Amino acid sequence: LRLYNESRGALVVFEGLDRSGKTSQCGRLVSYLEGLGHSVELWRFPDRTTSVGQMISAYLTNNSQLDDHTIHLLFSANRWEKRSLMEAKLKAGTTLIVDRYSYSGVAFSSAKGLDFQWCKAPEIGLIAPDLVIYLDIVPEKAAERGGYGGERYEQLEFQRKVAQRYKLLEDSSWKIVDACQPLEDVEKQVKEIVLEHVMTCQKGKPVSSLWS
Ligand code: 2DT
Repeated sequence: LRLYNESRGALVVFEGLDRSGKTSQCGRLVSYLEGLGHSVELWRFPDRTTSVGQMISAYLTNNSQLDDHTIHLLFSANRWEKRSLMEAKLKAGTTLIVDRYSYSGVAFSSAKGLDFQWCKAPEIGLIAPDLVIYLDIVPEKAAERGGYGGERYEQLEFQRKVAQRYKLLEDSSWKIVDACQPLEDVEKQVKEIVLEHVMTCQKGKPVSSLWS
């Protein structure tokens, strides 16, 4: 006999431009939830630890060249290879805080000129986030924050295009947080929003799929 009504974890995704503060906010949030006694894990995509992830990493650091469609599908495959583990964790009651997900996949690839619907297609059937926190920052502000690193997509003009694509992806699971505010203010808002969603999932909100 299986029990279906046990509380599950929440899938919380952070999205936003490079240098919008996703990684810092994810880290702080995980510590906060742990402190409250929640079972929680920090994930990120791309997950560079898998063999697919290593191909992606080589591409991002300009150590390999790949056709735009090919790298898009690798990013997607990198999520698919973690899908069953993700589902198991959520069902076991662990909340996952995820730094980037399918929205990055579509925003970045379509910003290069790939067809928007084509970019969404391989993501269909992945687990839908219960909450997407979009850290909203204008590309110029993000660029000022200590500048971009040396990775492939870290250029102002390209980030502007990515921001436009992100806007097309907003849905009812999104909460937009002004990421130009001081870190502590962003953190406070993020905590409040996330706690509320964690509770909703514990009350039995069903897991759903992208993009249906
Ligand atoms: P990080 O700097 O966060 O490691 O991201 N990207 C990411 C894509 O183009 N497609 C995807 O599906 C994902 C998850 C965004 C590395 C870069 O990879 C981009 C920035």
